[in-house]
Amino acid sequence: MIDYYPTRKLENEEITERWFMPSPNPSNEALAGYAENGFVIIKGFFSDEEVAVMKGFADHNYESPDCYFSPEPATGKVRSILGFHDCDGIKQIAFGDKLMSMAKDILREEAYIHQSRVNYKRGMESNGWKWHSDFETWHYQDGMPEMKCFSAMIPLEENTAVNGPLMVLTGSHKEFVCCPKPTSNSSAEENFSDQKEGIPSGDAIAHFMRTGSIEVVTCSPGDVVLFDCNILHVSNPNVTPFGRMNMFFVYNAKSNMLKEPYSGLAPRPIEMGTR
Ligand code: 6CS
Ligand code: FE
Repeated sequence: MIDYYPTRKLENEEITERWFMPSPNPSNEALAGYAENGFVIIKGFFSDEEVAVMKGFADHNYESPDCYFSPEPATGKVRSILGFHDCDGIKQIAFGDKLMSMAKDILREEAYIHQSRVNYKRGMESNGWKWHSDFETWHYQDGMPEMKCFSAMIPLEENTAVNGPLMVLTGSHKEFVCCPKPTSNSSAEENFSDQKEGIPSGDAIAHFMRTGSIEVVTCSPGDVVLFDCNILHVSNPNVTPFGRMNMFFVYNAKSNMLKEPYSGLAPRPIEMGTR
């Protein structure tokens, strides 16, 4: 099997070509700027009822998780829950017309849900995530072949400039940062909550900052943020007392279903990548 994105295999980092770029439907005005920047914020996308269903689900699963969860390394508290897109109430939103038609307009083909998760990022105690491209992880650890995939991020609490919001590097989705061989021995599960592998260097970030910029994605309940699977993004620890809880549904093209992980290691738990 030829690996067109041989990340974590070479000694040194390389910035390589992106082989496939979806061309979103130009008649969908809500997606203006998506192809160029790699992300878009759509205000007022969800109704209050839809937000209430998702927030209720997320709150309940923080207190007593019914789903697979990944713990906060320092405290052992719930950091993320995963693999709940088939749950009642949630599936109607995740597979509903509103999001599925966005998926169709971005990917220009039928999609399925590769991953669902909530990142809680509670006040005062939650760590951040280092710079990464989600595709880099999904390719290496899950065996996702191509970049025919994007995330819908759904804020369930206010994402302000200061409570550890998502930050994206505009235009960075147009090339691929092939990360160097890992020196850590952390498991895929450990790496999920406290990322040690697949992190681009400062030189790579500077490369993209020559033409792009770091945008702080502030957003509110009701909004949706759509971002390309390969855009570089990061988030800081939440140093405020206010939570920053977001739900995610990741849409992958049906033609791009997972193969064996390119890492050569066993696949991650099914909740992290539908197969
Ligand atoms: O490992 C993963 O699948 C996830 N990790 C990060 C840091 N971002 C997105 C993705 O869900
Ligand atoms: Fe990510």
